[in-house]
Amino acid sequence: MSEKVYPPFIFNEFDRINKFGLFMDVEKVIYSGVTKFQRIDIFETKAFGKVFTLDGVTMTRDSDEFVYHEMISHVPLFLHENPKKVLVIGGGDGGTVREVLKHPSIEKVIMCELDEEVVEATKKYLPNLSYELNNPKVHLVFEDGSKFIKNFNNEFDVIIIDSTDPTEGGGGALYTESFYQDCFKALTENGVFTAQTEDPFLKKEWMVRAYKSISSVFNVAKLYLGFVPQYPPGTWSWTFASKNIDPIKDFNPEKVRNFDKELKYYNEEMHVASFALPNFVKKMIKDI
Ligand code: AAT
Repeated sequence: MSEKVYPPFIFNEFDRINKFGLFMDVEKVIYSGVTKFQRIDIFETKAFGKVFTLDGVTMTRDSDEFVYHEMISHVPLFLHENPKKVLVIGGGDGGTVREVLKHPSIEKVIMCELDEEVVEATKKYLPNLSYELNNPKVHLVFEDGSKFIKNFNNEFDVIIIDSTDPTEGGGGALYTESFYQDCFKALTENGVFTAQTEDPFLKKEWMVRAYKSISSVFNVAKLYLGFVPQYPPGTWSWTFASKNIDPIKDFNPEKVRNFDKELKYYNEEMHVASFALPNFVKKMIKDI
């Protein structure tokens, strides 16, 4: 008797705005659940290892999560003389906190995540990303980051916004000028800030809008890019901002060369190169 062949179980990530999608053959569903805020799915794939999605949109995946998490963390952290106190908004999978804690000067990281159930699921099923969330230096707060930030004045050396897209879940509140003003206020004088700011191909309006709002609030605001295959179209942007630190003039490559933790993407050359923008991106943000 021949063995029964089952049809593949396909996960389909459909971009409703641009009207295209990508699909993956799910080898095994690890976790699925619906929270007060969103739908969580974690599943195993052949091509990318474990994939974590919210409302059907990839948040992160084993194969290439390191690019996004290293670039959102080490670019600002290496630009601060002696970072001690860090605020991460979003970032429920723990990948950003894991990178932040590679810096030995860090004394305290507050991670403010909207959805406690995301953290429960990632702690259980994505240990490679979330293992530092149990570190005693880490304080978890479950609240909307746009409200939580209002409690602080001149408090954090580093603020990192690792949030969902503005069109998804609670992400929208984190792309407003008033939110960036609150971040400015919560930052110390030599503090540094980075936010994920979408991509210049498929989400260009959002990228420009976020960059524009950040640069209207901070004295220094510079967009930087990286190769992030996990998010279509494969190129991603972040915006670095500060009150007085310049990401190139104030960068000390020696500090990166002497770093003794393993990094897979970020190095002193990538730091500088990521701030070099292609002409079409320069043009997009020129009139600001
Ligand atoms: N580390 C890469 C993964 C993320 S997840 C972003 C997280 O932000 C989610 O867990 C979501 O619950 C949380 N979040 C959304 N809105 C808020 C808010 N207002 N306050 C606090 N946390 C929030 C980033 C994915 C980027 C996707 C790019 N396409």
